[in-house]
Amino acid sequence: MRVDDGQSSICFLSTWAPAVARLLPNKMSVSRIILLALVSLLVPVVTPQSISQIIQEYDHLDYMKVIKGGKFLTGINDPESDSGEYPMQEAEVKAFYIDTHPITNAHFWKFKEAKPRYVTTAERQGWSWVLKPFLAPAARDQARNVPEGTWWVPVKGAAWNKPEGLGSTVRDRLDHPVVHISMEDAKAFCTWTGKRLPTENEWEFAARGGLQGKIYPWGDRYQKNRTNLWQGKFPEGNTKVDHWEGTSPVDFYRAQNQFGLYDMLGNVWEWTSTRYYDRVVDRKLQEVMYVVKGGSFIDSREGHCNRIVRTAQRMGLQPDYTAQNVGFRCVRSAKAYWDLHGHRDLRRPFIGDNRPDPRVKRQPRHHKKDEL
Ligand SMILES: [Ca+2]
Repeated sequence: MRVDDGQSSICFLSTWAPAVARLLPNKMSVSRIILLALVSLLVPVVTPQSISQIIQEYDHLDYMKVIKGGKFLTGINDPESDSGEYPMQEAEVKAFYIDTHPITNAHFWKFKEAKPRYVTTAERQGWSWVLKPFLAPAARDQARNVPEGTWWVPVKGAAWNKPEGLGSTVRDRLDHPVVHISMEDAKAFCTWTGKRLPTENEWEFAARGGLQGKIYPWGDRYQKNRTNLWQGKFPEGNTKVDHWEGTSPVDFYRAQNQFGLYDMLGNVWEWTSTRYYDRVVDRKLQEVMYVVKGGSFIDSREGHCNRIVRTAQRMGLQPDYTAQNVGFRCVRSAKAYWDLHGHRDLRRPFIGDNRPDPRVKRQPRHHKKDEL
């Protein structure tokens, strides 16, 4: 979709102004006046949409599914895993609502409009991590001193609205997941919407879609048309079998599981509120890190580059970490939601229903200040 917040008007005037000026001599003839009037009738009225109007068109990506809680097995039976997936453990979660998609650039734009004084971590520190092959032209000079074999570059000006550094924009990808988001930013956004970050168990329970012990949200067999990962040689030589090299629209692939949740695996890592501990280091000596889940567009199915992507996969990140492949989605405790909007019958979970639940969608999107 074309995004235009006034530039087309400027182009239009610069194109027509000289021609109009030539038609305005000191003594304008009647025929010329008539000609001018006819031309003015033929000229279309340019009323460019503002970005505020355009982002409303992505509201359909902002809805939630209710997840009936219960007991389940977390992790995977792979002793070679060093990320804490192994061994499998029994866990239990209570009922909750979860965003069906990762938070999009459009939705985060709304947040920034509503909270103009909020400055994201990347904006405050003035830089964020960007992969070298993706750098915006204006940012490529910053990669000159990066050691050979290092692919992450600390890029000045990179932030949620400039994902590849100065000169880049999200206006052409408003339905992609927002990135360069720290845990603090994610929590601020969730709080603004009356939600919170999921725990790791909530995220994994939702991702499993009611299946027990499966590798992927849809089962054990990998499906390339369900998720945005990296195919081919890393970092250059992406064969884009899944059509995308960087981030993709959050609804580009069909829902990944029977709960109707999109993009749980692939596209971007997602923040959770669960502390991450390395298995072999004394917990008291470890820096504070939180679990992110789901893998991203630079991770792969087999782990030939970066992390193996599967439902149980996890990684620890410092809460102020921001990068081109980290985003989030929010949840809301079911009880808190019912207290606000009335009881939802959990005997009817949304299994097999990929459409928005109209009962949820009808709920007001903007809450009163005293509810937040
Ligand atoms: Ca891809």
